[in-house]
Amino acid sequence: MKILRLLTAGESHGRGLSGILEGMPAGLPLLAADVNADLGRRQQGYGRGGRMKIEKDEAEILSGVRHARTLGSPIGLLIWNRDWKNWTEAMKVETGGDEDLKAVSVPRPGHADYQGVVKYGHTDVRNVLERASARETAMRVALGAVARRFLQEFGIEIGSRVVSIGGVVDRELAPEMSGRALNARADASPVRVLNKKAEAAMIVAIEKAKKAGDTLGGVIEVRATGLPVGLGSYVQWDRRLEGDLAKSFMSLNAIKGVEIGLGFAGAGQPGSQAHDELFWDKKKTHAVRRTNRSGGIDGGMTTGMPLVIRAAMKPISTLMEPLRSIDLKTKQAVKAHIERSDVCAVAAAGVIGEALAALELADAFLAKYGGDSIAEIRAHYNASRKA
Ligand code: EPS
Repeated sequence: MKILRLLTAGESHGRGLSGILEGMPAGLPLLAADVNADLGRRQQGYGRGGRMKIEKDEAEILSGVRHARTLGSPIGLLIWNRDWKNWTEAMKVETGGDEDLKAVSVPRPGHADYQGVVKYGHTDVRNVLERASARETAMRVALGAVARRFLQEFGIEIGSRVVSIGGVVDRELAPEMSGRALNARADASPVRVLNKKAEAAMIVAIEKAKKAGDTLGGVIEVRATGLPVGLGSYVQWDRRLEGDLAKSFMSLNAIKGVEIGLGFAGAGQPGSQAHDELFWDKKKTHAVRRTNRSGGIDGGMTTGMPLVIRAAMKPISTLMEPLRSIDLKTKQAVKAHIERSDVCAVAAAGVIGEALAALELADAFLAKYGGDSIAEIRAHYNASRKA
């Protein structure tokens, strides 16, 4: 991100999550309801654990908005953790709480636990896992919802769907539809998948994993439609939009791979099958493509075709039938710590991916059409489209 700045704070079982998004222009209509719709979507998905039954994530807008319009000043959001009331002793900010009440000394393979305690010199793994938790993504979704609201002003819609869970793949190509229409279909599925047969097989796989005390990962696909040509740039490595998107997606908990368009499959194709040929539109005013193998980005810039980005999520690292680990206190070989968790959170990862894409695309949009108010940006945008 170059124009926008974003910070989040908060422990999973602390008082709440806070976030700041700076760089949003003035004059954008914004209500807490815009944010809360996405927060609710993030909480869904077959295979989520007990925490989502406790929480009903809702954001309070603390700053940057007046009479339902942004001011151009930093937008501050707050999400209270409902679960905090069960953790007031263990997570007490002041002295006097029982420090060992929820202490953890056995790191989970695949989690930040071990590296975190070594790096920060902690003895209690909880000091790491509280912040490394995917609970943080609630705030990124909230801030991403503001970016989504901005992009909507310019007809850009972002949607997502699940492509696979636990090796069960929905082989259907996502039909050409707006990001909003895609979400209407995906949100109707408990695993956010389009194909009904795949949906049933995924639910069976999640149930099987749950019974076995295991967890499942999968692949999500995020699509953005209505993009203009030329967001991002080719002139310097750090202006290439693929780089910003990949970094953002790779920063999401449990994501181990990202691809755009044909991605890894494209590596096995000859050049003749890997690119999108150019044709004139009817009036010969601009180029059109009949395929979208590039996934909407070539040479660091949007092509004007839908952005298609996929991310691979590894299975959640908290297993109810735990893997082998070590006790940092006793130095014994033991089974890993069990912390309440989800069996599968791939459906939620799609919603979070939408937020990450929205933030990066809003940033690239502001870099190209910049301005301090929506009116100013709209004038730049309209003039550029006309040209
Ligand atoms: C999450 C909240 C967490 C976990 C999950 C995601 O809540 P709790 O730890 O109280 O159950 O459900 O986090 C993890 C899987 C993890 O490894 O940290 C959320 O709000 O999305």
